Amino acid sequence: EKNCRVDNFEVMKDFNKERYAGVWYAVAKKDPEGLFLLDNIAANFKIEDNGKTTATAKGRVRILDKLELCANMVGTFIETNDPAKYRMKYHGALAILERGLDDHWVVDTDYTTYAITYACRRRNLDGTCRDSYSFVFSRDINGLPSESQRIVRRRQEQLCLDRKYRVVVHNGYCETN
Ligand code: FEN
Repeated sequence: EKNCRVDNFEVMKDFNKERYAGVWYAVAKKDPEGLFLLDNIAANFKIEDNGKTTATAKGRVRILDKLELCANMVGTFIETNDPAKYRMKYHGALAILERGLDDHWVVDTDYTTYAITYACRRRNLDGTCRDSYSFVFSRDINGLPSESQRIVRRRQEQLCLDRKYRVVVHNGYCETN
């Protein structure tokens, strides 16, 4: 009797955006349909002086089937009634990159080690998600300790996304490109 309705997914309680700020490395991801960041994904969340959250994200993309580059994406976060549920407007530094408006839900974090985020782009009529993406973030580029991995696994199951994630490689591509 597992419930995969998006409205029933639990997110981080008493989410603290100040503690969440700073650099996070994606260590695993579940991709949405279509174009997305491939690997070498890092995000930097900032709280501006007006209290609004912004973030930049880097990640490798392959454009025109051949050309590889490091995409610089910019996101601005719109708060909702739930502090852990944002709407995120994003665009790329280059015009060829996609832009859009996605959910950005912080499902769980301990602020110092791991975070798991979730976005559902399209829902089925029964309230389950038709097209989602999710990131497992780590403060440490080398990955998560096993205690955090256990917690993240459980969250992935609760999002009905267990076994749908792939490891995000970090080989320095976006440090030099
Ligand atoms: C997030 C962390 C907080 C900041 C932001 C995040 C989301 C980034 C997204 C990036 C999408 C990139 C795409 C790239 C693209 C949550 C990590 C902002 C959602 C879609 C191509 C590939 C090939 C092509 C054109 C464009 O546009 N890639 O020919």
